[in-house]
Amino acid sequence: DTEVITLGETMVILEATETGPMKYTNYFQKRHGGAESNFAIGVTKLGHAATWFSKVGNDELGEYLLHAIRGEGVDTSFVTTDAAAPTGLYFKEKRRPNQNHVHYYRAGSAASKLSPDDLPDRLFSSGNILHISGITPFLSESCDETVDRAIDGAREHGLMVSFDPNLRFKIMQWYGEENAKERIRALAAKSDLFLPGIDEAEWLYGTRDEQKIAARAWKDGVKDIVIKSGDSHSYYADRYKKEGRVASYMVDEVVDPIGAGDGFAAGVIAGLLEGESLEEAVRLGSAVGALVVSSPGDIEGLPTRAEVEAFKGKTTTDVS
Ligand code: KDG
Repeated sequence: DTEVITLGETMVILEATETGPMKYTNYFQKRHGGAESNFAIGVTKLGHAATWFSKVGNDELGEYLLHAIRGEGVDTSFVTTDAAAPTGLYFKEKRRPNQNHVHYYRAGSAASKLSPDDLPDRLFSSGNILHISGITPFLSESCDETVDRAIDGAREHGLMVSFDPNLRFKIMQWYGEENAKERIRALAAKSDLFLPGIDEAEWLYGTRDEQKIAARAWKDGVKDIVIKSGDSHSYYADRYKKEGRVASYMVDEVVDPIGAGDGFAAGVIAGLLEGESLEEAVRLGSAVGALVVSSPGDIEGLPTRAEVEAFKGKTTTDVS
């Protein structure tokens, strides 16, 4: 039986294997990435059962995504196919060493056609947690509605909801900034666990003061909140007003930070599934995130349980 359910768009990544502007780039490596499938793979590698729901094109790239994600052990059996729209793509340009730029080719993609009626009746018949991201509402109006329907379905089945805003300003323009802010805050208030980065929290709540952010979030109806300041620490504050900080793990080299937040979320959720305290779950998330930034690709650095335990054992952090 599945423990974690997530839904969202995954794209084929074409990652430049040489440095420079994309118009001069001749070679790309094929990978795959999507905040939610990255998360599902992270959870699976840590030893838990995850289901990813989405829509792919009826094309070779859609098949590639299914093979790859299923190959990581994620349940993809609910994923549907759109006969008329293609699988989305994104390019990772290495404009300068260690400086990646993302270019989306996803408008009108199969996943953007997801609608509430696509949600399978049995999607929530098992599972403990629904994980959603703030990417999906901005893919299209029907995706936006799908997110609400999924949260309602999860609630009806007694699942907990976790929400990572994953703000992607490139795809949010059609929504309007104030509406987008309101939407994300409303989704946060509907979830049990909210996982913004500090920049995202500042955009949403107008301050970088973690305690003020937590106070404003609670006023909205947010329950537990974890605010990530990747290179230094994570702050957590739960619904009982227990708060604290967990220092980040140091890494020798940041190879590719994309996907770190998804790994962080996977670690936190795995920890919570195992009955850990929020603090211990955040520590696991933080270790997973650190391992992701040390490898290329969105998912390639996601550790197994043994790898993350070895990393945590070798690396010490101070809790302030
Ligand atoms: O979280 C990493 C994601 O940015 C990446 O995998 C692609 O989902 C993606 C997006 O919409 O940017």
